[in-house]
Amino acid sequence: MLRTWLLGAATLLASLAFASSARAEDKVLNLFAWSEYVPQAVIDGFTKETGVKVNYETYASNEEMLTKLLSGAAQYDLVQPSEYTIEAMIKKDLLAPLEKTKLPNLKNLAPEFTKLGHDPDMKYCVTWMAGTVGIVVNTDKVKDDIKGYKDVFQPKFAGKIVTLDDPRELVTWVMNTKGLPINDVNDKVLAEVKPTLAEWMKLIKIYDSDSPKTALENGDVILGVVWSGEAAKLYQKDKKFKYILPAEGAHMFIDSLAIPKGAPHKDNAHAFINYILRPEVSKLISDEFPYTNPNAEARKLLSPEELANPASYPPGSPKLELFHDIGKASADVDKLVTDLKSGG
Ligand code: N2P
Repeated sequence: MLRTWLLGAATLLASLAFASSARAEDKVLNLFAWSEYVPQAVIDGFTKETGVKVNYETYASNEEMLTKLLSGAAQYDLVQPSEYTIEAMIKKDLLAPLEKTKLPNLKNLAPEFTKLGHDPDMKYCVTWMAGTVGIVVNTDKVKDDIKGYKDVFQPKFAGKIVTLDDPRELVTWVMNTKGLPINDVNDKVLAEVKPTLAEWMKLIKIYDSDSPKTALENGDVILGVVWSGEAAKLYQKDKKFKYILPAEGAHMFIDSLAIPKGAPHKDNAHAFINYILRPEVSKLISDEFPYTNPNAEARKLLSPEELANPASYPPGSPKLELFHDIGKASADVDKLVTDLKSGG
């Protein structure tokens, strides 16, 4: 009797072992994330520890990421959208719920990054980094007191400006300048934005969302409207690069890691999220890409210089707005900027 029971138990265990090995994921993680945002050292450290090979494919805008994801051309395990795109993806049921038991390091996040409007219970995403969009001035070359967009987009600076290559950003800057609420985008507003944006776009020399710092650094341009982390790197290299939050209104972005619904390697995705939440790993991200670090334990490891960088950690309490999903108007924003780029 005992023997039969033992044999039965052994068979059961063997079949369970087989089932679980059949379920075990391949040692692969397909990461689709912003360019200039995930250090190679972090990827290598994760691979070394877990044996999971990371395929890091990059994008330069939320819209580009979403289009590619929806095309089904590739199956991603992790994406890195900003808050307004998380909102859209939750609405469209594109994200898999997180398994919190696999993310013990969530405890390291600062409380203000755990209850965010776009995902109040952290059901779908974990903050990677936050930041702002603002103006960089090469103060060796520009002697004017630049305070806002209207000081940057002046005819005398034609051909001396780099900006992000991001339609939602460009349209927002004009809306800020006109005192329009930045999340109420519709045909009427876009018609109002168009003439000013057309004038501004004539002045821009380079559109670059990947590495706008490069044109400023090599002296190709002397003014920029860029991501704060890019500005922070310029400031680290040379204090002549000053970062200014535009007087007309500035906004903050909060970028997160999230797992698309059909992701083939969800366990690996959770393991990666938990890995980057380690203080020492999160510090590596800040060291290379100095945005605003949401990890309270990692912040304790940052140097006084890193924490004093005004682009990474804006002094005072500036009023910053977040983007929200604007639904169908997003396509109209893209079209407006594409038309203006081609001279329309
Ligand atoms: C990193 C881009 C910053 C992300 N290169 C903007 N949401």
